[in-house]
Amino acid sequence: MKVIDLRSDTVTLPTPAMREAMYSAQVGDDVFGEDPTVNELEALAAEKVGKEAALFVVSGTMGNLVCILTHCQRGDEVIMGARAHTFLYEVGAAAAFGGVQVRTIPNEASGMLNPEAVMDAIRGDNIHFPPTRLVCLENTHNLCGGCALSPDEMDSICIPVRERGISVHLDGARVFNAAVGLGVDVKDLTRNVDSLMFCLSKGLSAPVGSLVAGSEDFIRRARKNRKMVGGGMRQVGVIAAAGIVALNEMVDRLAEDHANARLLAEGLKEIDGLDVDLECVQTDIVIFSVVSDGITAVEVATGLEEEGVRLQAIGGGQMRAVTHYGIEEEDIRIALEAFRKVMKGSV
Ligand code: TLP
Repeated sequence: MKVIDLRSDTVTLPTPAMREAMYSAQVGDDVFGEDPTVNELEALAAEKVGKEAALFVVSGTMGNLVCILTHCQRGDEVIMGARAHTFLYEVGAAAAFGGVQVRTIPNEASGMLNPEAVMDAIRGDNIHFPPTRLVCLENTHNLCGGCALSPDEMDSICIPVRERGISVHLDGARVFNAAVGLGVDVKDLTRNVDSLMFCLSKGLSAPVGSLVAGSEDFIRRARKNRKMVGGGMRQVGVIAAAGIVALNEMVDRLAEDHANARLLAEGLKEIDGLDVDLECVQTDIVIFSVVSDGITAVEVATGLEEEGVRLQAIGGGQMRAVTHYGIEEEDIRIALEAFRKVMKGSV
């Protein structure tokens, strides 16, 4: 039985073209800057997101950390949404390694932060206050169901924040999903951020890696911080090669994942005991609620597992499904059938 794994787009396997590219990659010692494949990936990434330079890092978590370390000194304050991945799911790395204080403000359902609330949270010049150094945004927003912030929404925060002399970092783990979902060039989403991180290892299906992008000077300093956290890699062109394929071949097809997510969400909406806000389903993530007294989200996940469908209960009676390369329209129909079976008799 084929297992339909909707736990995350991180479960994607490398494509045949990636395996080919990895096999034949030219490599060198990247700590010396001598891996031609890594250099090619970094140049390609910088060009795609409209920044001067980019840096290959092990993971999204490392990329966000390296950026925060590069923007901030110990004792600085960083503003981000209360539902931000960096705040909730990155092991408190900014505090642990950077001595940075995170201040949260509420996310709207779309993942958006109210621009006025952001500006209000910026500290004034007072002997009691830590200096605000950075604002972090997330697009698409994972815990807000993969919602995409538009270029105007991004700018409405980035422009006034930067006018106050504060930098902006984008956790763009899935920024290509945002661009494809909105039908805009990714550069329109990144034009007013100082730095961003995006992942190759999620919907773009590469086995490992993320990129950090920003100005030449920012990336030179980020490179040193990457080394400090143990992220200096050697003949890593074998992995970067898959990343080049990801950026060249796997971006446009994200639209298929979005269509499958939509299909799944519409199907779930029809099932008694489940509730989905269809407006929030804009890319590859579907967050929905189990609203039955007869069965919990954890029990739904267990029941589905027995039917060969894997997805996660994420707390508060909610579940998350993520579509990705390797999941076809037919798999969505099979998954919906499994849902109907599990939910039957429990409402
Ligand atoms: N998200 C993972 C899990 O950690 C929850 C997932 O399955 O969605 N930013 C965002 C917005 C992310 O969604 C993730 C990973 C990261 C950063 C961290 O990336 P990695 O896992 O490469 O460290």
